[in-house]
Amino acid sequence: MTYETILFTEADGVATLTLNRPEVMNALNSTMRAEITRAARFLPKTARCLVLTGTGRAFCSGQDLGDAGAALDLAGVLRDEYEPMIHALRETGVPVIAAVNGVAAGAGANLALIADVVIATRSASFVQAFTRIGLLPDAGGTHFLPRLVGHARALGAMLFADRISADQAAEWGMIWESVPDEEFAATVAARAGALAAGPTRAYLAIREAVAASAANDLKAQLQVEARLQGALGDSADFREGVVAFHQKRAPVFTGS
Ligand code: LHQ
Repeated sequence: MTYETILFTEADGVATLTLNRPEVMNALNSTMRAEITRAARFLPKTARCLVLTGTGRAFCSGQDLGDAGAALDLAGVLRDEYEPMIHALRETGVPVIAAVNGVAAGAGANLALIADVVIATRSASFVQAFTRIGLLPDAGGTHFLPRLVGHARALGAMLFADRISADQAAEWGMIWESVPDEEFAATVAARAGALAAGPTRAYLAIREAVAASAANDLKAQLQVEARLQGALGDSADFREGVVAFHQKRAPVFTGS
């Protein structure tokens, strides 16, 4: 598959999708949204983890403002292009790491939050830039951010559009970790490698259960856990995990 605006590679079970418009800080245009959607929907069968990152000094600067003239049908673009992209990333058959290599602004900040795990390099930052141009946060930001950091921090970040450092984001619980720049590539590779060698079905069940927890009371959530755990009880990785435990060795998971 050839792409214009992204790079896509796969090695050792790790698929890497790199936003590749560095001249505009990897701003999202229509082609890039379609390419992300396609790449996320049709991952190679051998992939067991997806890493989403950017080329150059930015992760993603959000909507390409070169395309955002007054004539742009914002609701239409969100419905027809952003929504399928967000669903494609949320519904991958493998866990997703956002490896935030630099500034993540506007829809770019919220694109990172779609991932299961966000790892940022210490010099990266997150900006809910939308109010600077008279808009409200989109691309799922009003769904994810309050759930991650609570209403007070979500509202402050959205109203003031301040730059939030990677360290601050980690301290707030907005992301998993902020790592020193010189350790970023190795940390992402190690985390992606671990997920690619892990029990994929359990990871997907965790994603589903945690997403469901936002809307469930305890009773409903216990039922979700029972249903998902029941299905995992039939998995090869569960059988292997138990055998490996008894044999006092590391399990070899196949993702099935
Ligand atoms: C850009 C962009 C960009 C084009 C930097 N577009 N060129 C959804 C539905 C439909 C429409 C509306 O919006 C949405 C959702 C949204 O995402 S709205 C929010 C859109 N994003 C923003 O408002 C962020 C705009 N960018 C910035 O605030 C800054 O550029 C950041 C904080 C990302 C980086 O700042 P700096 O490190 O100081 O870099 P810079 O501003 O000098 O940018 C470098 C170049 O990238 C520059 O081009 P130039 O030719 O002058 O070198 C910028 O014009 C270009 N660029 N973001 N979104």
